Amino acid sequence: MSSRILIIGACGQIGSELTFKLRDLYGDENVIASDINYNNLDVVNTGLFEIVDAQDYASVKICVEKNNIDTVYLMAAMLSATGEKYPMKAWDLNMDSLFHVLNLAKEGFIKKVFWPSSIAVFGPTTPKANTPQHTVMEPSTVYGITKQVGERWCEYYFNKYGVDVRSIRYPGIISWKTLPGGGTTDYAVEIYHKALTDGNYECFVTEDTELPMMFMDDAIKATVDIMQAPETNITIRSSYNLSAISFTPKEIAKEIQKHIQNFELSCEPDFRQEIADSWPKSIDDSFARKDWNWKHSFDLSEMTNEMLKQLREKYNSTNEVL
Ligand code: AKB
Repeated sequence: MSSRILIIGACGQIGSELTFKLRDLYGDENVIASDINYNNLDVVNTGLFEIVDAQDYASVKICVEKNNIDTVYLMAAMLSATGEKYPMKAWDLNMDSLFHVLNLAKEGFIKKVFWPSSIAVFGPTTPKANTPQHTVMEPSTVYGITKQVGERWCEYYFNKYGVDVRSIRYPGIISWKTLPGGGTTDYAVEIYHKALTDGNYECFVTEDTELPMMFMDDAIKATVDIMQAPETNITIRSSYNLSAISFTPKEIAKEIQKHIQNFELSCEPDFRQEIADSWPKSIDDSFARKDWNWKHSFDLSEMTNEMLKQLREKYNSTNEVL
């Protein structure tokens, strides 16, 4: 039987590309994209789309029942940087939406849930290099706290109620189709846009700040792979460490300079530096590699080629500027 899928938060950076991929895999008629607004016309105008308020249980339930949904990807969230500006809003959005979906699964309305966690679950006391799956977790951002608590609840709903919920801890995700919004790792996307439009970029973390990152194609592959894996392969029901590449702004700049010789990077750290400093530099994802054969494809150089190629085409065909 084919899946009937609902994506909540489909207009966002990851939600939008996940929507395109799931439509390809399961058929346009089986994938309902939803968000709280019509902000991404590429998503809204190219398939089934509904307005759903992730914080309103009735709104999610009506959409699930009306469309015979069995699988939900909950991609709506307030990220780390915006979360520090609006702590209670971040808490309410990130927790309410998770409980609504977990409870719909517990009550039998849906069978399977994907919920993203993040490297933000780690904090200043976590080992920074090759951070293990099971380790000290004392997140210092509101976003990180919601993700850590969310992981505990996912595991609890699996253990107590048998809810088939699956999760990965995304690193910073780099993509060209939809801009990220409100994250600490957003500089790793902005730098490519500014390289093409301005020839220089002022980064909000220092040039030597190293963080775990991943190209969008790899992130989407991981999301699809974990959801397609046999239930018995999923041995971790909190959230899996997931890793691809780690690099600094200086290293991205060096790669960009291979394509745009005069590109210049300058750094003016702001409040996001402290957040970045609290996160790991690299991640040990051996559980994901063993349990569901996770393997990334893109390194920094391949990702840079692709980002610049795609963004160049995008800027040539539209007049949008970041
Ligand atoms: C953020 O920077 O807040 C996100 C994340 C690492 O989860 N990109």
